[in-house]
Formats: sequence, C-alpha cells, structure tokens
Amino acid sequence: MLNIVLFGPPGAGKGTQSQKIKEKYDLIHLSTGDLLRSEIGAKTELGLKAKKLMDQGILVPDEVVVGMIDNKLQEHKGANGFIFDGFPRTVQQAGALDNLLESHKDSISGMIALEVTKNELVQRLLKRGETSGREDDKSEEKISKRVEEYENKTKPVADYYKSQHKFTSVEGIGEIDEIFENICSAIDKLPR
Ligand code: B4P
Repeated sequence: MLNIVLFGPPGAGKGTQSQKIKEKYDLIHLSTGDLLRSEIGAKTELGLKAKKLMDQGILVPDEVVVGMIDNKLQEHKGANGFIFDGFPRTVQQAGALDNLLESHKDSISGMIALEVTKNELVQRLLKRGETSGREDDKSEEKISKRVEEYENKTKPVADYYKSQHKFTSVEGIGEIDEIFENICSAIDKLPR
C-alpha cells in the first residue's frame, strides 16, 4: 500500500495537492480539516465543540481526530492506500497513526513536506477568506494563531518522520502543476 502524509503549515497547498495526488495514485484522501467541517455542517456534538476551537485557529484534541481517522481506516479496508492531509498535527497523533496502521499490518510510506514562507501563507489564506466563508481565514490575527499552533505543536512531527528516514521536503511556492510534478517525483521514490 502507498500511505502518504502530506505535511505543511496552514495554507501550504495540502488540500490543493491532495486532490491531484488522490486521482493520479488512486488513493483515499483523508483530510481531518474536511472531516471536522462536515461534522460542523451536520451540527453534531463533536462538530459544535470543534467549531469553537477551529474558529480561533486552535487544534482540536488528539483523541477526537484519531478517532475519526480510525473510523475511516475501517471504512476503507482494501484501498490502494491513503493520503493523510492535515494529519498527524501533533507527535502524539503521529504515534497513534503508526499504531492504527500497524493493527492493519500496514505503515506510512513517507512524509512529503511543502515548504512555504509565512508571508505567502498569510496572503493565500486572506485571499481564500474573501470567498471561503471560513471563520479561521478571515483575519490576519486568526491566521497568525494557526501558524503559531503549527510552529509549536505540529513542526515537531517532521522530526518524528525524519527519525524514521521517511521525510522528503518539496518547494511549495510556484505553479500548482510544477509543485505537483515535484511531489510525484518524491512519491515515485517511496517504497510500496
Ligand atoms: P485544515 O483544513 O487542514 O486547514 P489548512 O491547514 O488551512 O488547509 P490547507 O493547508 O490544506 O490549505 P490549502 O493549502 O489547500 O485545518 C483547519 C483547522 O482544523 C485547523 O486550524 C485545526 O483547528 C483543525 N484541525 C484539522 N486537522 C487537525 C488535526 N489533525 N488535529 C487537530 N486539529 C485539526 O489552501 C490554501 C490556499 O492556497 C487555497 O486558497 C489555495 O487555492 C491556495 N494555493 C494552494 N497552492 C497554491 C500555490 N502553489 N500558489 C498560490 N496559491 C495556492
């Protein structure tokens, strides 16, 4: 199986590139951001709790997202593989993902990290905020909070995969198709 963690700060292009990777490699796309937003849309108890945190740019608790991923892995047994978008976002989530995959006799093939400067992230997300309706895209203050959460809690996840020799970095600024080509070159080198 091909199991990819697509990594990067908020607005790095994870969602954008995941759509293309999923089609080319016939993978199941699991975005914890999308899963949480669908809970919010359905006004579930989980969604209402998550909304309060997400609107402020704060990460939701690990057990919530790990539980959602567990359900999806069960649902898609027999898939060619998965692209994990926006997950894991803490070292604890990374350990939980390894355990979940191991219970399915599987593992992460590699992490691909998109490198984008903070200034570019803020510009992209403010632009998306003009049309997305997402509360967390609406002000520079909220976007900065998300970047701060990334720096403090999420960045160490890269070291987790570096220590497993599963880390590849790809330039995330430039044309979407050009970035996609570089991601594909990195994916094609991963063990399956
Ligand atoms: P996400 O939905 O994952 O939000 P994101 O990081 O903003 O998405 P992404 O990085 O995919 O944005 P994209 O590049 O596609 O998370 C939202 C919130 O949910 C988090 O803050 C947190 O509260 C919660 N959450 C989610 N997962 C969690 C977890 N595991 N644990 C705890 N909490 C969790 O898009 C950015 C913009 O850039 C788009 O408008 C796009 O068109 C544009 N763009 C993309 N590529 C470009 C390029 N090359 N050039 C110019 N623009 C580009």
